[in-house]
Amino acid sequence: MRLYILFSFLLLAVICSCLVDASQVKFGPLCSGNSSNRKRGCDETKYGCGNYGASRGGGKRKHEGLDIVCADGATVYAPFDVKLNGKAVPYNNNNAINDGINLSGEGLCFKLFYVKPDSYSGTLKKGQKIGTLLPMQKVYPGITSHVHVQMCDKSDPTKYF
Ligand SMILES: *[C@@H]1O[C@H](CO)[C@@H](O)[C@H](O)[C@H]1NC(C)=O
Ligand SMILES: CC(=O)N[C@H]1CO[C@H](CO)[C@@H](O)[C@@H]1O
Repeated sequence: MRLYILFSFLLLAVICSCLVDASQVKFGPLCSGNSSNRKRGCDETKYGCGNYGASRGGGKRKHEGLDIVCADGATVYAPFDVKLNGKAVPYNNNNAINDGINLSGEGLCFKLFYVKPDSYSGTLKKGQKIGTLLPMQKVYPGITSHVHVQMCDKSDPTKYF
């Protein structure tokens, strides 16, 4: 009986450590010129902050993703082996940066906005090119240009960075 209880605890410990590992997925570099996935802080312009949950629309909405600094025209890379699941756009009305892609990999489903992907389907290995950052400065002059990372279930992506 004691042995049985001991084994149950061991089994539980193994299962728990597996669950913890799943949440420890980390994104590899997303953007050329930024190997550390630097997060966008708060702009001195009117565009607000890049963290998840930051205020948008004067407090009417919340930022549903995390912004990673990336220059206009920079190359955006696959952060790990990914499958491309089609187009995902940030806005209802079109502008110069209204493009992006829905991706899955490492058990995660997420979207990258403001990126012009080379392709909307297929698979890529970690570090391969997804596409190019669109001209954010044309739409939001003075903003810290960035890739917007948003989980498909709108949960907080910060723990993966
Ligand atoms: C993204 O793609 C996946 C896989 O095709 C799909 O299940 C999911 O609904 C898509 N998510 C969004 C928010 O578009
Ligand atoms: C292209 C780009 O955004 N580069 C930035 C990457 O991060 C370094 C260090 O944080 C910055 O100095 C670069 O401007």
